[in-house]
Amino acid sequence: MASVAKQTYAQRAAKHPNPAAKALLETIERKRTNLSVSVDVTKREDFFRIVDTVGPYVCLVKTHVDIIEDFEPSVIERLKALSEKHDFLIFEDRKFADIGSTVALQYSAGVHKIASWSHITNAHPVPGPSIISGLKSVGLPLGRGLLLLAEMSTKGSLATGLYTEEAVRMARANRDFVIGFIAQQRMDSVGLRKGESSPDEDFLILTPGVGMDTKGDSMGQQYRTPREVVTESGCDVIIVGRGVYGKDNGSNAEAVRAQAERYRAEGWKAYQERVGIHD
Ligand code: 5BU
Repeated sequence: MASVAKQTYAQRAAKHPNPAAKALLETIERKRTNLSVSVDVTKREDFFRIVDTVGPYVCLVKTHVDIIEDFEPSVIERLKALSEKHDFLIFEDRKFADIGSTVALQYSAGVHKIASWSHITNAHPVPGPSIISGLKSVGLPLGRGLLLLAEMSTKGSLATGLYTEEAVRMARANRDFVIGFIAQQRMDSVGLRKGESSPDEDFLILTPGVGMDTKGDSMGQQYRTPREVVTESGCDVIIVGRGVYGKDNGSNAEAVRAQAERYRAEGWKAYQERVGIHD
C-alpha cells in the first residue's frame, strides 16, 4: 500500500475507523475541497454571513465559539442547519489544555456544550495522556474525533522536537479517538524509535497558517501557500481565516466568495499534484 500521503482521500475514507475522520475524508472527496475556513469574527450575524458564503467551498468550518460576543444557544442550531445545507463538518478550535476531569466538563458542559455539536475538536498535549482520556470519555460515545496540537504556525513556537514526538506517541496509543494533528507537515515517521517500522495508521494533518498574499501578521502568525502545505509538506486540510474573509468582518460577500473559491481551487490542485491525479 502506498504511503498515506500518496493515497486519495477516497481510499483513506474507505478504511478509516473513526466516524468523524471518515466523514471528513468523504466530504473532502465529495465536494472536491480540502479547504477549512476559520471564521473568527465577534458578531453572530457576521459569522453566519461568512459561513453561508463560504459553505459551498469548504469541507470543514472552524470556529472559536467563545469569541462571539452575542452568543446564545440558537447560534448552534443555526450553525448546524448551515452545516446540513452546505454539507460541511464543524471543528471547534478549543485547544483544551487542562487535567482530564476538567476538560471533560469543558467539552460537555458550560455555555457552549461543544461535544454536542462539534464533530472535531483539539487539545494541547502538554498535560500528557490524561487529557485524551478525559476528552475521550465524552467524545468517543458521540463519534467525535480529536486532533492533538503537535506543532503551531507561530514564530518561536515551543511545540517542536521531542514535544512533537511525544504528541505523536500519545496519538498512536489512542487511535480510536485521536484522528490526527494540527501540524505543519506529515507526522508519519515522527516519534518512531530506531528500527521501528511505520505502523498501519492514518492521521489527518490539518494546517493553519495558510495565506497566498502575505507572509504573516504583526502578532507572530506565519503563512505558507497551499502548495507548500499540501504538495510539499503532505498536509491534508488547509485552514484559512483572514485570507478568505478579510481583515474585518467579511462584509463584502462577493470578495469572500471569490477568495474561498480561489483557496479551494489551489488546495485541490496541490492535492492532485501530490497524489498524481490529473483531470
Ligand atoms: P488566520 O486568519 O488564517 O491567520 O487564522 C488562523 C486560525 O487558525 C486562527 O483561528 C488561529 O486560532 C488558528 N491557529 C493558527 O493560526 N495557528 C496554529 O498553530 C493553531 C491554530 Br493550533
